[in-house]
Amino acid sequence: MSRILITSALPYINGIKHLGTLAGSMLPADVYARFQRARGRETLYICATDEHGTPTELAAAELGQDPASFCAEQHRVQHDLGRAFGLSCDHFGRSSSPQNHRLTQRFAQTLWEAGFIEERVTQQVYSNADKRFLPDRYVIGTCPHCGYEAARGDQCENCTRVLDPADLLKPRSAVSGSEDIEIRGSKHLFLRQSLFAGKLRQWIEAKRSSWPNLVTSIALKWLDEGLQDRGITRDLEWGVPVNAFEWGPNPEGKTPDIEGLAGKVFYVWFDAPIEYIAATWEWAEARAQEAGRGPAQDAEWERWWRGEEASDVTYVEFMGKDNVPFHTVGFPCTLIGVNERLAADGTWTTVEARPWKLVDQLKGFNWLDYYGGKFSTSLKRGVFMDHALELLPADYWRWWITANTPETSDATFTWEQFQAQVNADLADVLGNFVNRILKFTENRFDGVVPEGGEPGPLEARLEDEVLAKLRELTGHLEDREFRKASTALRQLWVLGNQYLTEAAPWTAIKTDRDRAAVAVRYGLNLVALFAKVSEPFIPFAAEKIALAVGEGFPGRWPALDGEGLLRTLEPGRRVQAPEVLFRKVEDAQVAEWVARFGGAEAA
Ligand code: B3M
Ligand code: ZN
Repeated sequence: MSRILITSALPYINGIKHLGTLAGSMLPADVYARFQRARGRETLYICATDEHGTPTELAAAELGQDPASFCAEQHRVQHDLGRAFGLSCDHFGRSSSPQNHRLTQRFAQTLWEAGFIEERVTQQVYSNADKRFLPDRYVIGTCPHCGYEAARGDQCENCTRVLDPADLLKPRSAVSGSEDIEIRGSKHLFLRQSLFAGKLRQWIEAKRSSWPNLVTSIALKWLDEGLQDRGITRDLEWGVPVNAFEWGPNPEGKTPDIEGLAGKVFYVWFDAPIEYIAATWEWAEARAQEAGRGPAQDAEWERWWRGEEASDVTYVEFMGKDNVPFHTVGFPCTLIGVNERLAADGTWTTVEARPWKLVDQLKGFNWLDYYGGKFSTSLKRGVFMDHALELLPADYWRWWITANTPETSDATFTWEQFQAQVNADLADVLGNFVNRILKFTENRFDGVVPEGGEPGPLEARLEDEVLAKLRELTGHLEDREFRKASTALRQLWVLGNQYLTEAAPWTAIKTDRDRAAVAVRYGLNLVALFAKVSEPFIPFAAEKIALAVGEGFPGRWPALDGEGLLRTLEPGRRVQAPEVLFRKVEDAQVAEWVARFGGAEAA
């Protein structure tokens, strides 16, 4: 059986994530990981905070903190919130880890020595007062198009036009406000992506039938527009330092300009995907430490990522559509490049005996909006992970988001729809079913799984229908079709309610105790089944449901051959109704939340 390696796009460190981020990477990755574990597959789900780049330096400066302490603190916050949401990643790493520093530097060196990186001089804004180069958004000035006085060097927020810092009138430093700035040449490294166009196109074309259309169309659009070489270094302080002084000559015999590259760091989008691998190393390291040994052997994490040892690994990535180009072009260039060498005469040779693995399945998502407008971190618009958990338990959010995953198009969150759906699905259907059957068992069968009676046609039909739905649900989860999977799961719950209504043990018990016993036994077995198959979606409630019928948690995914499907609970086992599983969301609460977070009028 193949192993499954899962990564979800790494959340930026600068601030708590909103539900849109959760919907477009971490939550579906978690549902998938839980499902695969329940199926008995060896699964590794890796996530981390993405900590480098200009936004981090800006956010830290705004709080008067240095980037390192800012990141350490924010990592903790995001880690804890992830746990509280039930995100079950095996390791939640940090792109600023020593492992990522080492791996990023090593990959860059390999790429340079293989001929895939070249040096160029680029013109950039230098601030004499700050004694540093300023990335585009650190330069502010007057927009030449609309006259807005605080336009940023990359874009005018007022008229939304894309700008170059050189376009700004009265340019000044966003760091110090100083107007003493000038344009200077600066050495930078470029990854020669244009060389990879052919290989990438072949690779993507081969994925067309198995990857979502959303993903391959974005990737092919980039290739059609012509692949540009990409600057992979920046004049920043916080990041992975460029270690050119360690590098040998490239295939043309050229050594890097050590002085020109001194003090630079790698571009955040160069080191962030490498962190998927480095975080796996962090995970191995953490396990080694826990076991009282260490440092971890390379083989412990490399078995997920390279060479023969990784040939049974299926690597699955989850991300929002804006991240797709970096994962279908940028990161694959890095990984292909470290496996190859480009001779001075232009020929490619595979030099890596244990090549690094490329993604096998890439699941991209559209946007989850808030009342048809964007969730916005900077404008604090929408619901964020911390606030969400203040209002309701994680399962409410997990269920609604998964059931509304923006797969084929953008989806939109509104409080009204949220209320209607969680009340209907969770409280009226699932919660009500579990509660009804368990209360009845307590009242009429002393809280034990009853024996006696023979299953009849009603049970035979139930078994057929449940098995068909279970297969459907399983197929959708294997295919990472989360909306369809949620629909199938809801229909499974509905089958439970329908069965109880038809079998009506509360009526049967008056005349035929055996008949009632059969119905109760099947009902309780449905409860046990629901706990297992609901776990990937609503793990907290699923655990309570499992415990209510004396099952272990998390359970094994049911077999698809139908063998003993609704006969897992032995007669005589004690069961107990759980506390209320899902309280209904009241109109008054919705009114309060609309007032607090904004509703339709905010769009
Ligand atoms: N930090 C997240 C984003 O664009 C970005 C993903 C990195 S994945 C290597 O929302
Ligand atoms: Zn403007």
